[in-house]
Amino acid sequence: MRSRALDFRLLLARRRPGPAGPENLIDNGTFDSAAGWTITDQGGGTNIIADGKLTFGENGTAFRDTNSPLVEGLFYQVEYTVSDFEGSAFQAQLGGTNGLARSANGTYSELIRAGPTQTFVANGGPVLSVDDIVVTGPVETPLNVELVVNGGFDSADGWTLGGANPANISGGTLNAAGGSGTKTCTQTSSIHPVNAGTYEVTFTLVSRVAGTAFFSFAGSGTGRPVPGTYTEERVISDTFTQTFTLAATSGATLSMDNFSVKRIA
Ligand SMILES: [Ca+2]
Ligand SMILES: [Ca+2]
Repeated sequence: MRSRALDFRLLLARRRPGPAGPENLIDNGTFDSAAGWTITDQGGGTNIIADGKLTFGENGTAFRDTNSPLVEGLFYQVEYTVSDFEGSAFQAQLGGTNGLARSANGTYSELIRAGPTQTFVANGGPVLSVDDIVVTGPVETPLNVELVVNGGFDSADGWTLGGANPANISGGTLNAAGGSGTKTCTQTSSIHPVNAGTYEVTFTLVSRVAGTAFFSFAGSGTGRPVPGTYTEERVISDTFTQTFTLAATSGATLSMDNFSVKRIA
């Protein structure tokens, strides 16, 4: 039996924010034993926790409650490793929201927006194994921090240009030079722009001969045909993106600059 002093210290340790790394919300995600997991199957009894992993010999689930309450609507980082894969798929579910289906061995990481339940469900079968389930979060974006890297287009660093006739980055701006096809300039965020916060997106249309400029972040922004600096607020919902895109319409000849995304609330 633990002492009350130890219980109190454990309580403090759980509540104390700090640099000690994010807490795994899933106890025994390493399957050292079957403790805490409830397993379902089709009656064959071949879904088992053994040899330090969860193995699905048939379709079924293993589930447990998280050890701290999930906040509905916020995003959590979900990681796990699939091994022994022979067929079908594995899919994590957190708080009632399904993650992506995985049909190969590998270590996976994804963001899942928690729904109203407090349960993690390992949904898989047959035949594959799962191990090292780690759920951390909620993933927060800091306030008033610039999320776009090199949004001033001092160089092409960090940007991927797309389209049949892509734009170019030169002279400190992003330049569309005509030709068919939407011109995209995309960056994958190193800071996950997630949670239920509000984001402010700004860019400048420096000059324009034809076409319109727009951004894509949590959906497409308004097309802008007149030079100026434009700001829109976006709220991330169920569908979210970890990319920032500045773009021009097919046939556009224009220049853009100063692309910025910040969480403001
Ligand atoms: Ca293990
Ligand atoms: Ca610039």
